[in-house]
Amino acid sequence: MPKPYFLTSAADKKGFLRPDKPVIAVSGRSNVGKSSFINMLAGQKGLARTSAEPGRTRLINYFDFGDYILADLPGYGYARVSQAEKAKWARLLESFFSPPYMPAHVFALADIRHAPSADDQTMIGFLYAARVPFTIVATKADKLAKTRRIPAARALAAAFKTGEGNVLITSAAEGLGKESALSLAAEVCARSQAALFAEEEEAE
Ligand SMILES: Nc1nc2c(ncn2[C@@H]2O[C@H](COP(=O)(O)OP(=O)(O)O)[C@@H](O)[C@H]2O)c(=O)[nH]1
Ligand SMILES: [Mg+2]
Repeated sequence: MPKPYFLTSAADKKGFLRPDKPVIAVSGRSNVGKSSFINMLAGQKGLARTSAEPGRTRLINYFDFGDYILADLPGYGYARVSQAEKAKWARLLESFFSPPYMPAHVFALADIRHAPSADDQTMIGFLYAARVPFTIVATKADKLAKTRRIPAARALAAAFKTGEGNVLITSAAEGLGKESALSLAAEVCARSQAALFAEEEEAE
């Protein structure tokens, strides 16, 4: 993998990218560990900034990972946010999860220690409605004893009505889950390639 780098930010639909490679989005509430997860995948500490002040990033940040683009979505669930801002966030996501911007896959982050919030459920609801394939990335596994990690991941799977195999246990602090996440991303790329070939064949 070439060294990942920051591409650009988008504040609204006008700024959304339509790259000629798959987009994989990273979603989750503020402070869940999105930036840390992206930094872990990139093997670079400072690529996506980790914030002491959560909820302040209202932008979609795009990173070039070589075979795919990673899109860091604005964090949600920040307590001091107005209804108007929430509505704006929902509109942003609705356009982002519609053609032609639809990402090929989403890493939907959730803290392994907590039951999903209403905002988490709204997010996953978006993904089901838009039929975007996703993987639940359970973050901060280092905060749980090893024996408690699998049961916690299982509980997350049940809460999100998805399969246990669709939850990836990760810890940016320990580098846990990095290889699995990277190979999943590679699979997403291979699948997009195959779909593209099939479309071209059909067009002939
Ligand atoms: N112990 C632990 N802390 C983490 C982990 N990932 C993120 N954090 C911490 O959680 C806070 C929020 O992380 P950040 O990546 O900025 O979350 P974001 O708001 O979703 O981008 C920071 O203080 C991170 O150091 C992890 O795997 N383990
Ligand atoms: Mg962040």
